[in-house]
Amino acid sequence: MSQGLHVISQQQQQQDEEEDNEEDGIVGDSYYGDGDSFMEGDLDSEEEEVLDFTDPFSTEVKPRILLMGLRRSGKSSIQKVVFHKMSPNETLFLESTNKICREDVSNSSFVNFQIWDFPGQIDFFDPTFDYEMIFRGTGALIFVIDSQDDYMEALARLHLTVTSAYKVNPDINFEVFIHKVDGLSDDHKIETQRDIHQRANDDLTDAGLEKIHLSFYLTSIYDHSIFEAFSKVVQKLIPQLPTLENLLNIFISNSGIEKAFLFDVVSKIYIATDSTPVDMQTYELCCDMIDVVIDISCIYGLKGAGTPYDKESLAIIKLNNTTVLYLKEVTKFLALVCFVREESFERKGLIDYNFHCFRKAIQEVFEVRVKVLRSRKHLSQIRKSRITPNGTSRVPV
Ligand SMILES: Nc1nc2c(ncn2[C@@H]2O[C@H](COP(=O)(O)OP(=O)(O)OP(=O)(O)O)[C@@H](O)[C@H]2O)c(=O)[nH]1
Ligand SMILES: [Mg+2]
Repeated sequence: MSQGLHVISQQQQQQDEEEDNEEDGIVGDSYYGDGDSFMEGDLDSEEEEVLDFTDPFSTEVKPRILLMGLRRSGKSSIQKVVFHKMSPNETLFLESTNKICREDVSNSSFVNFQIWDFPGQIDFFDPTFDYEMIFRGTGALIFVIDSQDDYMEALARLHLTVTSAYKVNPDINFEVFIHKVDGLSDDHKIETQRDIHQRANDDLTDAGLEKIHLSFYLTSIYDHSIFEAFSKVVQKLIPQLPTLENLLNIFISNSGIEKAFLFDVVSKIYIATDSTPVDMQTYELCCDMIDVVIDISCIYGLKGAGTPYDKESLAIIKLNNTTVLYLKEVTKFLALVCFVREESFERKGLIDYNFHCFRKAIQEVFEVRVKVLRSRKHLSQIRKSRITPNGTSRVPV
């Protein structure tokens, strides 16, 4: 239902932008997400035309996340559930992947990357498989292990994959999803994680590569664990993360808020939260709230060519434990979801004022990013124009 969110035409973005500029006196000249993402869309589409894997500037713009692992470990299911809203049961009918599938995820101003879903059993020794090129532009490598199956072969493959990738690009974040844990008891989960962790790290130590850091997550597409794990993977690729966390900390401490998340609405990945610990239940409630808002808006709220999520999107739900859930639009793609105690929520004016300041600060962070991307692109063009077709430099060095 909420897939409508994907279809935001540039024309419509432009219209919205114009409307925003007219209507919204408080928030300033340009409206946060719209104007910027429009410009960014331009950057991206041009970037696409000259997609050059050897160009460090293009990899800066769209980091790659690779999904690797043995056959049937659940890679395609993860991608479909997180980014296409496929229901977990439907993944039973997914066909085995037989070639690398690339997909752009550029829903949000900050979350902007490519996902590459690999077939199981790729052969690193196949000369047609240019793994150097692939790993060079990679931000994160997610290795999926089926925890319901015998995982010895998967561990050997993990070792081969990680060591090959590290040789090409030591900056890759290595993320191991111990997947399909819905079939395991709680004790069994912990034991499996401990065993996989131990064996994988022992293999690296034996190879003299103990400096490679692997992060482990217990995941399943049948609950929110897969979204939470993906959130953490994506957060590591967002250079502005410490700034966003800081802004959220300042926002909550001045507004009497218990916990706040900044969500990418389409994927339900949280791109940042304040520094208090995240518990799974809180995260699930936030995801459910986003679903409710988008679904109700899709079914009953759409007028003409409108989108189910816009600058007026807002929801307040009072829970039976004296907590209030508060959702508010930050940009066209991002929402802030907070947990507030009922007594603090009485000072809603203060919360709204602080929210206004928070939103403005997010805009400033984002403007810096757009400027950096522009200047990088400019530099890249200068660099290219200095190189003659036979690869030599036009100017003496
Ligand atoms: N129980 C359970 N089953 C899962 C989970 N994730 C995926 N599956 C199932 O695992 C099977 C294989 O999923 P795929 O996503 O096709 O696996 P893949 O890794 O893409 O496989 P290849 O494309 O052949 O490499 C499907 O039947 C899914 O329904 C999970 O979290 N729990
Ligand atoms: Mg697949």
